[in-house]
Amino acid sequence: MSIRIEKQGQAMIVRLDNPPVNAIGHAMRLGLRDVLDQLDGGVDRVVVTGAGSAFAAGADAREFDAPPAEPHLPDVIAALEQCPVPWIAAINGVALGGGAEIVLGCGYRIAAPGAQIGLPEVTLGVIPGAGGTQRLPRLVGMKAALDIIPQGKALKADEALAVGLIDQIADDPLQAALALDLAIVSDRPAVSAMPAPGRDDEAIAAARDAANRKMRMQTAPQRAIDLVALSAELPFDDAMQQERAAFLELRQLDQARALRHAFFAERGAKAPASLKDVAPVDVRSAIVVGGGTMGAGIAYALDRAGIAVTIVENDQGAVERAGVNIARLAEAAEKRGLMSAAQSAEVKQRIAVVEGYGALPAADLAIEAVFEEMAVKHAVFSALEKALPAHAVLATNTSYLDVNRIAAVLSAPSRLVGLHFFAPAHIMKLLEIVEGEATSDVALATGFALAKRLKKIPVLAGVCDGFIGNRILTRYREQADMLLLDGATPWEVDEAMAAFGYAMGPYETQDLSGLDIAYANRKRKAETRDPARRYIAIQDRMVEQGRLGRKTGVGWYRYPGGGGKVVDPLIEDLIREEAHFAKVARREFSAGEIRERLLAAMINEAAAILDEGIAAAAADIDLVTLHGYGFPRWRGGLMHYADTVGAGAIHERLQRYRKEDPVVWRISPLIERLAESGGRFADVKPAE
Ligand code: 3H9
Repeated sequence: MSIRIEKQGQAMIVRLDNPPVNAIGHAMRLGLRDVLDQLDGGVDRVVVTGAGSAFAAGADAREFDAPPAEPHLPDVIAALEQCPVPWIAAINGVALGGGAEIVLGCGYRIAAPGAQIGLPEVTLGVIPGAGGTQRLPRLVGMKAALDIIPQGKALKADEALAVGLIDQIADDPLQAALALDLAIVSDRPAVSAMPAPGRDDEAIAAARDAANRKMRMQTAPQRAIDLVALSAELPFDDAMQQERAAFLELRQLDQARALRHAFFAERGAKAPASLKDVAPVDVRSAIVVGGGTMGAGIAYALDRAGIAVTIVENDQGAVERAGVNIARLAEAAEKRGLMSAAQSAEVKQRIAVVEGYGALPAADLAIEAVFEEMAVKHAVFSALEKALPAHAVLATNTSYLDVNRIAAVLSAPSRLVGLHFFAPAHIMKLLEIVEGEATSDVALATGFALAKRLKKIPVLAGVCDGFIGNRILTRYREQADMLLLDGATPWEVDEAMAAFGYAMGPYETQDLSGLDIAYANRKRKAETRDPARRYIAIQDRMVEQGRLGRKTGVGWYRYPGGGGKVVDPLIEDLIREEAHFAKVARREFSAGEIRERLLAAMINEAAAILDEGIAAAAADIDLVTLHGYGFPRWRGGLMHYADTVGAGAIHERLQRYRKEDPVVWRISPLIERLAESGGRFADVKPAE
């Protein structure tokens, strides 16, 4: 039934009980309706609370693809609100979405100090659909409601009390509800019967502005604002009908489907089932080799997770630089109010930086984050193997090098696993866990366990040049450069991708991260480059002219005075010159064509990655593109998007492009198969 009922004196306790987080599905709605039907004169109050640690995580989003089934949640809540026996919410933990809407239907609301109450529906592409948009503004006013609903915010108990969303905080909300003097409840109107809030045009404008900035191009936040504004205009029941219609419409739109997909893909990012019985190494202390930006970020993240960290550097100068990098991270956290001055000082003190491998502690894990050169990596791992106990897992943070070749230097290559962090490593959620030919199950399981401790999203990747994310990125960048040579400008490309939903296009992104690393990579690979593939030297010339991006004040754009970007005509001249050398007749590209080509190049590569088994599932590629490369979340990730376009349509595009250049546009066999069968990337089973 998803609920448990217990009588205590004249009180009836209703426990929402659908582990792990009491999502409100059909069975729970039926259970609540039965309680309402069966209430008799012997009950003086109903106390609703959650079993386990949550109150309720909201409507069960797994039901959103099916037709709605009665009883509907808004009707159940209306019934409990109108019930002659008062309902009291004892909010023991998170009360989100429909959970918060049940709370709003109750006559009195008591929360535990650690509880949270919020309406995160817009993050799933919908709006609160069980009265949230109408009851909340009546209870807390339009401004406070607009601070919460369109941003999908949750309030801590003390914040909820401050705005009047709850009535009381109690260590034991259930006991407080049982002891409540019912005269307090019987004297107050139901929330739906409270006077309509006053219209607040300033708050509406501010909410629209915030939604445009933070949730650009998304439908749900703007619809949520419309509905909250409506609470000042329409009678409650009329506005509720509009809310219901909007909820049902939004939940089946592509944006909501994509956001649901992203939500469940994130929850599904776990160690593969084959590692179920494998015990990871219990990582209490770790070594990070290299204290540059990446190494320091990794060390800092490990420290925040309670792991004792020692950074190893080569010489005294590098030791000092690593110390400065750590101090910078701790001070930034202090400035942002994430830690106190004392805590920041402790971090600086705690993370040891040492010179050489002579006196390393007996760590359980080492992560290498040094220069991307095989000889350098080999020297590091030989030293680590000698210095650390045999149980220690050894990890490389390489982005492009062959993990199998790195491991070959070890006498026990099974100890080595790839842990590919993304910069800044203490912030970015993605962690590619790279399984080499020899990688042991224990090393792999340790990578997944570490990701969990660091609150990162782990994605398993096989060995290849660039793994999942950078391999796709390479094709994205290559295609963008081809567009430049063939007629587009960097700003046209950037605008086209921003209009697709990226926070910024490829060139602005390159300016931000610096052009020098990709340059070094291209030089490293020069000898093995495929001569049949077009090579575009625009970026090489830029780097050679010192145009490295923001850090030099000039890259694809100019940044006068370190400020915002300005279009630079010199870049267009450079592109024209390269096109002239390459004997290319330039032509115009529409934003639509730019987008189609860039996306087709990425999808084609991603399909190859899936087909080769480098990624185990399309959803893994979605997670990589969402959390490492800024793919718009409301499009669900690259492969989810590809499925909305359809393999057939993508295949047709690729066939057209292939006529221009059969090498660059070599079509992935998986796309050919799916186009033929009408299948979806999402259903592709892992390669054997
Ligand atoms: C809504 O309420 C609409 C209404 O307004 C209108 C209705 C008419 N549905 O995150 P975790 C699963 S829209 C289905 O790992 P945590 C999750 O998939 C809803 N399943 O735990 C996972 O499953 P598994 C608005 C859900 O402790 C397991 O629970 N609500 C739902 O890190 C544990 O989840 C939201 O947007 C759900 N709603 O975090 C809240 N929620 O074990 C969404 C969770 O198979 N949920 N699951 O992998 C959350 O934000 C977090 O899950 C929460 C717990 C903070 C609750």
